[in-house]
Amino acid sequence: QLRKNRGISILGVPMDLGADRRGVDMGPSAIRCAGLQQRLEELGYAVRDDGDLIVRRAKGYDSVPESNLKYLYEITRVTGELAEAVAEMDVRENSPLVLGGDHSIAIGTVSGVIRRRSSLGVIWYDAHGDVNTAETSPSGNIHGMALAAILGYGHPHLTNIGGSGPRVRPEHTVIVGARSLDPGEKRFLKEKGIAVYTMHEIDRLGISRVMEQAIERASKGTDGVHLSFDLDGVDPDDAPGVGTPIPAGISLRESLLVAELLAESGVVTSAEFVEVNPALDERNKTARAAVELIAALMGETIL
Ligand code: Z70
Ligand code: MN
Ligand code: MN
Ligand code: MN
Repeated sequence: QLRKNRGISILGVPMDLGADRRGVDMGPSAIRCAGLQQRLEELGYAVRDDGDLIVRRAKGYDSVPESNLKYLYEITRVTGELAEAVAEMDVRENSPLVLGGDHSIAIGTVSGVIRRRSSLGVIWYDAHGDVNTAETSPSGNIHGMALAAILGYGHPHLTNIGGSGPRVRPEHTVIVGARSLDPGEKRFLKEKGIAVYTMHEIDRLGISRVMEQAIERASKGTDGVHLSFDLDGVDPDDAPGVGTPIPAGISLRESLLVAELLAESGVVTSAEFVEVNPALDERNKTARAAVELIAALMGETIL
């Protein structure tokens, strides 16, 4: 659990190779600038900042890529390192808090976390499904393939990062906030029976009931839940600094309730916050939202 008797290890992954826009590599820095460490220390945590992993700028970075798996090799290398670093954090009894970077890094985080657990649930908070493979991807961007890889589908380089075989089972996987799914993703999600709480379900049931069901599904029969939080799940009015703003999203207010309900449930054992793009942001608003969300997830309450 993300409890106060445990420490928190922060690790940044300044990676943008999995995204289609430059700038998410500045995400970890922007979130630190917004005062993350101090905020967590005020909550009583022992915080350890492990710094950033090194991500190499690819040759021909801005040229047209030759395959439908853009920057596959560097992404594989960095996420492999991330898996090792995260596994090491758990050894030290610290809860991993990973700062992205684009969402491809989730493959590494989850692969590291699963080493210490027999089974893991995942809550994937996102406007997108990220369940494409090279065959279905309209873009070749690996951040749109991360959840598929975690579930064991996609290019072997991606499915074998820091381990092998599916890291998480479909029945323990929940997507919250989806409103932009590709045709191949819709097929995949139905075929695998993954719970998807789209904006439609959120509007019909309310975010509170959605989270009750999401928590039940991700935690039942698992010994930990990973929260993979893509800031583009939040409405672009509240979080404009993301690569692909998709309108009609979850408000920051509802998103804070998500974090608070997760804190109350006590099931979350690791988390990552990804896709903050300071180059597209307004006065670091999105990174500041991320810090508010992380504080709520770690137990901060208003009163
Ligand atoms: C689309 C793709 C995507 C952002 C994920 C979009 C993926 N489904 N975009 N997060 N910002 O290219 O696979
Ligand atoms: Mn995503
Ligand atoms: Mn997204
Ligand atoms: Mn189960």
